[in-house]
Amino acid sequence: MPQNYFQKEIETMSAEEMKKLQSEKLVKQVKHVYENVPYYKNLMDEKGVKPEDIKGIDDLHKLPFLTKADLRDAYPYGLLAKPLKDCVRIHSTSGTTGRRVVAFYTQKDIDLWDDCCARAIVAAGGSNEDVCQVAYGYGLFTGGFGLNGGSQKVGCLTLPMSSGNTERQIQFMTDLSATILCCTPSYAAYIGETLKEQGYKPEDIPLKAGIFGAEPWTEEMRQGIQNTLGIKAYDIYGLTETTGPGVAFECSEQTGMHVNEDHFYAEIIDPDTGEVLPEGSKGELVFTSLDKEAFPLLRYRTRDICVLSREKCSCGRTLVKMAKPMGRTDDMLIIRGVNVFPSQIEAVLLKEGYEPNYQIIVDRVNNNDTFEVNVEMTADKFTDKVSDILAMEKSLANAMKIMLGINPAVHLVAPKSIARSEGKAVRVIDKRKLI
Ligand code: DLL
Repeated sequence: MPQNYFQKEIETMSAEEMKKLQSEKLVKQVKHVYENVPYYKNLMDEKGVKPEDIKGIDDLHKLPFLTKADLRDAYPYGLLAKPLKDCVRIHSTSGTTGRRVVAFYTQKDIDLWDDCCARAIVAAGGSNEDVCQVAYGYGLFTGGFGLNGGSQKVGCLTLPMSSGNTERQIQFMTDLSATILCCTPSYAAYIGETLKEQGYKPEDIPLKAGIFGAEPWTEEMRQGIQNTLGIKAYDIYGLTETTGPGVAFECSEQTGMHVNEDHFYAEIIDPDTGEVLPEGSKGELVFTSLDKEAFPLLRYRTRDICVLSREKCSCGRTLVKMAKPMGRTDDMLIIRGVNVFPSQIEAVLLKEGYEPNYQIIVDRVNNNDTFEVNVEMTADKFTDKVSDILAMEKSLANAMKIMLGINPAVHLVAPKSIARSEGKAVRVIDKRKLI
């Protein structure tokens, strides 16, 4: 199959050249961070590492890790490496507690991010002949703006639909003959089901490819989406902390995602010891931003469990490949594409005067995530008046919506009715089969 590349020289670069490029960038980046981010300078000083000790990628292991906890401690500006006057945008995602993660971008950061997403679109067969429907959310979430930027770089006619309003999605898709769809895999499956219900057959749907990510999805789900929409469905990975979508993307082989490793250096570590593991080992994925100016995280622990491979790929790209993430080392859930930590629910309950006795129940019905939270009434709030209970449930659901960005169905249950565990409390019942 003939291949197209958005930046062929980089995407097919030899391993030696790539290492040289990464090493040069790392040396500069460490200096930039050390000089401009006192928080990280302190971490380096504590570890006894100076910028001069980092002469190339082989020295990366000497640097300290960063975690979500550091982002929380340094919130909001503590990891910013450029003056605010040089920053043009932020994006944001959930943090483990009330504090959100806020990532900053200079115009150059956005240009490079657009390139990463453009590489993904071209790898999925996109060109300036295509009509690209972006149905990821626009706003603080990185999905919409990221793929929008990539689509425009490629020269596609870009439909900035954002997520939701499925009737309108279908109207634009069919009237304007969209050929590429970008959204979460669960939303793609939902759009597919809706089209089917409306009597569309795969051959009536103009789409040829989809670029789906932001949440785990299985090979079975891929097959289902491909069959219903009559397309090739490609995976895309990323996280707000490093930039957003486009950290890694799938090619025609559909066997894992090429990491844009000229911008993001990937390591796999043992999550318990922090030791760097050899290629092919399963462990926690760690990224170092080699180019980011405003928010350049070094050795950021993603908590995603993954495997890296340098096996030759038939698409001709030499960029290292990451497998689909196989789970997480923390308790983060992804519900309707939104990151949710049980600790956030707990924080809301405490703030609203409840005890932290709760259970989160997640399921997937008709390709849509359901999200319920059972919360124990406290003795002082206890009432048998239905209207009062409904009002309390509504108010709690609102408080959770403010914290998380998505709406759970809250059910107040009798005090002491949620099973107490002898060991770790079972806070989450996830009935979805995602891995
Ligand atoms: O989900 C960025 C994104 C937008 C990626 C659109 C792809 C498409 P966050 O909201 O910060 O950023 O969530 C990042 O989502 O650490 C993974 O656990 C998970 N994740 C992202 N992509 C995938 C994927 C965006 N393709 C977190 N497969 C990451 C499985 C994914 N999990």
